[in-house]
Amino acid sequence: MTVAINRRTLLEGGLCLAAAAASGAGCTTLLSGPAKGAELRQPPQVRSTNGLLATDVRAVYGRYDLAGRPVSLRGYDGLPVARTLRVRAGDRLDLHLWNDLPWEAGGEVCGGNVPHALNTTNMHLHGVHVSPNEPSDYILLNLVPKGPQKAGSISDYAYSYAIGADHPPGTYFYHAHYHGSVALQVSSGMAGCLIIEGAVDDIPEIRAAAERVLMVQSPCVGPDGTCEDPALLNQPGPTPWPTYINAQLMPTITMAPGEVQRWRLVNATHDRLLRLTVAEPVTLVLLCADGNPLPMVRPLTGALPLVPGNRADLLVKAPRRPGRYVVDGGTVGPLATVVVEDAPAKDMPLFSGALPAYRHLAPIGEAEVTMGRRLEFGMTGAPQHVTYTINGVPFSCDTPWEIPLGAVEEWEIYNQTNDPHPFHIHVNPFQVVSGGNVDPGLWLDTVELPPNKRVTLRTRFANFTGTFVFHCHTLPHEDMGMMQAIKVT
Ligand SMILES: [Cu+2]
Repeated sequence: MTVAINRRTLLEGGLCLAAAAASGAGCTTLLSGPAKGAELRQPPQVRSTNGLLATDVRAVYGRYDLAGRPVSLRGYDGLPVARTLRVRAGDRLDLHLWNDLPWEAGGEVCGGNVPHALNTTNMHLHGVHVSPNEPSDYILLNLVPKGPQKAGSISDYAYSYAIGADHPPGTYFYHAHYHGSVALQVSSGMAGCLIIEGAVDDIPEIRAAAERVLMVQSPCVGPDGTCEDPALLNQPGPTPWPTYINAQLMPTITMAPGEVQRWRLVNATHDRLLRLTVAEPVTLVLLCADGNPLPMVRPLTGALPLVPGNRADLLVKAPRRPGRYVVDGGTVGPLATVVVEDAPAKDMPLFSGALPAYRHLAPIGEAEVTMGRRLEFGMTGAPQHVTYTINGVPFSCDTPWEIPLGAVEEWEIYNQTNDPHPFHIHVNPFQVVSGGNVDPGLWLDTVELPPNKRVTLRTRFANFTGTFVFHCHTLPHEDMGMMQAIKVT
């Protein structure tokens, strides 16, 4: 596919952005984008009212200017970064997903461990503790594009998610999860921030902090401004394309001296391992990891690891001295600049106490564990035909592990390859026992599994029966087999 770009479509872009944000409708004209170094923009947002957020989300091509580069990429509602969905714990999220991508054959079945059916899609609420059954977070649905379909096929689906009143409040995200097109669709931009508010947000010092959503993405854009070749995605080593925040290159985040902001970071890349730092004397405090509030907030020293799928809720305090401070992503290089203005100081207090506790995040002692497992993440096949495996086998829709409801399991997960494989499980978070380049005791839903290393974690299969998956969140690996289904009975 090639993209015809001209001055007129560029000029129409701003209007289209506003229209798409307001209506949720697709956008066919080219959106104009901010230049490198411009002030950070926020994705459009919709929030719940009276306990309900009902919204349409359309999977559609968006044509926009990506930091000076005209592109045509799959996304939601034609936006480079999907709308932020904001709900409160206890709310219902009714999300009607429409597949408006162009017709193609072949997405009707589950299975196949090579990239395929790039216009077939579905939806996953990443990290959210909700039912894995229809119409909730069931990720084995196939929404095929409209056209000459097989009988019984669907192109849209009304998801309805009941988010518990005691759900940990923090930053989550929603993204495409059809096995075969996950990496290409998420890399292209089929992902958005999902905020669940709760008691943490009622703490005065946290409520007073201006919020910034930071969606980190590394879209696979070829020379013609498109992302159509899945083979491009599975490239270890340095990133072949830039890493963006909210589809901006090196955005500026302006702060007053002494101001405290709340950043909601999402690593929505398909494969980049971030090591986030902000130059001193900017101060960072970690509130939530993968949406899970820490028992006691933690000042950050050293780099914050954020593997694909991880989120972090941070308080960021500007120094009193005006200046420019780099936000660095580690292997992906500088991501943004904090500019502390030469302006009257705000001197906002930085919260440093305990956060509300959540029953679901109570520490798991050894005595509570009912079962132990050993998992091996590996690979097989010749270099040109690699299949990724868990315990020696690639993903199959037909062979879920059966686990009884209420089981509490300890998993030792071994990486038997020379590539990192971020481990992610749906529905239930886990507590890290050891490994993963994080502090033991942390509750996460995604954790680094470095090459030839081990991570040990404990998790409760609580509250929900049904079928869901765990997988590698280096998403090309998932499409190529590194996923396993679980059936909680
Ligand atoms: Cu992997």
